[in-house]
Amino acid sequence: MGCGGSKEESNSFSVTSSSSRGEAHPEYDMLLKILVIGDSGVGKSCMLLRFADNRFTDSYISTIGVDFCIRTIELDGKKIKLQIWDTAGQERFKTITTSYYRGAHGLIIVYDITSMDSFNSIKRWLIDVDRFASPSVLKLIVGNKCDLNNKRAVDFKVAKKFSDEYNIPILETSAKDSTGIDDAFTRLAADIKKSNPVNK
Ligand SMILES: Nc1nc2c(ncn2[C@@H]2O[C@H](COP(=O)(O)OP(=O)(O)O)[C@@H](O)[C@H]2O)c(=O)[nH]1
Ligand SMILES: [Mg+2]
Repeated sequence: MGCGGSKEESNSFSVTSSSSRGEAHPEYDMLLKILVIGDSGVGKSCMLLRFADNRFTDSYISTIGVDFCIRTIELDGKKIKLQIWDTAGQERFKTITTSYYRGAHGLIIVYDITSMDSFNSIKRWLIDVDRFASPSVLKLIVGNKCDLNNKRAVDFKVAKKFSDEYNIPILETSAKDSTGIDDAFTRLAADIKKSNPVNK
């Protein structure tokens, strides 16, 4: 668990299995790279912090500039190490390109349920995904800040209809009160595991 690391460490890899490297006591059975994208302010960094460290902060954490967080989960008796990448604030300057997307197995596209603009941006993010990510990348749409239901601007039914049109699963989360956070990462990891023929 935990966040940190440098971009040099791991820029491209396919699904790595430690048993295939012949280790006697492998630290994990599968290593997955997951990216979290979406407009600035939707709560991406807070989602990572909640998932990897079970913490929440009221401030923007883009300034910390964390590259990725790590958490190992267990699925069907297999240890799945998730390396979850944050944009480190680069989404503000629209400077996210190929190198960030390289080697990703899964993508979480986040909007803020209190911001229609952030929801409308998903279309743009999906265009980037088509341009830069591997065609086999698995996707999940997440409506974060569902604790702010009294300020809701995006009806879940509308969001669900959109996600159905794109054939991408969707769920709502709150990094603040933890709702759906584990579900989101676990679900994406399970989808990736299922789609990988070696791990069926
Ligand atoms: N109420 C509420 N606020 C949140 C939630 N997630 C993030 N925030 C707040 O939204 C702001 C932006 O969060 P941050 O993670 O920095 O967004 P990022 O720019 O997408 O990485 C911060 O003030 C967070 O405290 C949430 O689930 N509920
Ligand atoms: Mg951030």
